[in-house]
Amino acid sequence: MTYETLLLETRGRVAIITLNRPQALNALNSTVLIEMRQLLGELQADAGIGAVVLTGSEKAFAAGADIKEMQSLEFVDVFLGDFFCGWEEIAGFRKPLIAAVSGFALGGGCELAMMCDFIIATKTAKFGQPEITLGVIPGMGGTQRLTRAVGKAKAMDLCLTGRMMDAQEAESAGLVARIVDQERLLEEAVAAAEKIAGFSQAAVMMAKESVNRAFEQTLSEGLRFERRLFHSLFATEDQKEGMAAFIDKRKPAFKNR
Ligand code: CO8
Repeated sequence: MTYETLLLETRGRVAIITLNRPQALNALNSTVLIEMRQLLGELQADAGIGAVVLTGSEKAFAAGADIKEMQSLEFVDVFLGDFFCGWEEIAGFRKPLIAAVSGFALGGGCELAMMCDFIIATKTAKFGQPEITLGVIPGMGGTQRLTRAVGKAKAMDLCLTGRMMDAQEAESAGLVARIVDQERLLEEAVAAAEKIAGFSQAAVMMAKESVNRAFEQTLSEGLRFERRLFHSLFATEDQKEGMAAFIDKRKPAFKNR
């Protein structure tokens, strides 16, 4: 299957999706959304894929939602169609999804990166929610996910002034997990994805689901949820194998059972 706005490469159990609208700095239009949903659906169902890396170009991960596509929309268009709600499906992708960010990650681009499980960025990466400069506000989760990621003060600063923060500031604030050199970006992201894809898939997916709960629930609810998932892993062969391998001082052979 070929896509108009995305490139797909697989390396072993890792899929690499590259946003490919260079003429618009990878601005996210409706075709990108349709194709991302379809592709992630296929990768979700593909037992041969254990983790996914999402990246863009050196200049831009994504410079936001497509302003040219949105410009002429009226309130009833966006309200009745619940404009942007489809992007939430990306956050619902159940396998690990790593954002490898170089250059601009602005507006919807920053929001898309935040829907991923963690962000690996180059020193040139720039994050921001500049919607205020266009007379709107973030519409794909920016006011919510950014606030949870970096706290109220910095989220307010970014959303109200529209300024960008560089990779260093984003890492110190907790938005970015690792900063790497430009030429190592994809290598580092794929290496992390390969490592994750080598673990028991049930444990990996439960860890993801449980960390994501921390964003949405009270501490006591989240702790209970985590404990229940933890209990359920004792029903897997991978738990027996993982613990036996540790005691035997050998590498575990996970079977995703
Ligand atoms: N949408 C459409 N086209 C874009 C976008 C975009 N977000 N960003 C860049 N482009 C296009 C430019 O128009 C230009 O096209 P052309 O060559 O045809 O003129 C091409 O990409 C290259 O861009 P520039 O020439 O501007 O490149 P520069 O290096 O000079 O500048 C910037 C790079 C600083 C990233 C600049 O392009 C920029 O500021 N882009 C817009 C960033 C932005 O404001 N993003 C937020 C968009 S809004 C959003 O994401 C969510 C809205 C939520 C609304 C909720 C409604 C329900």
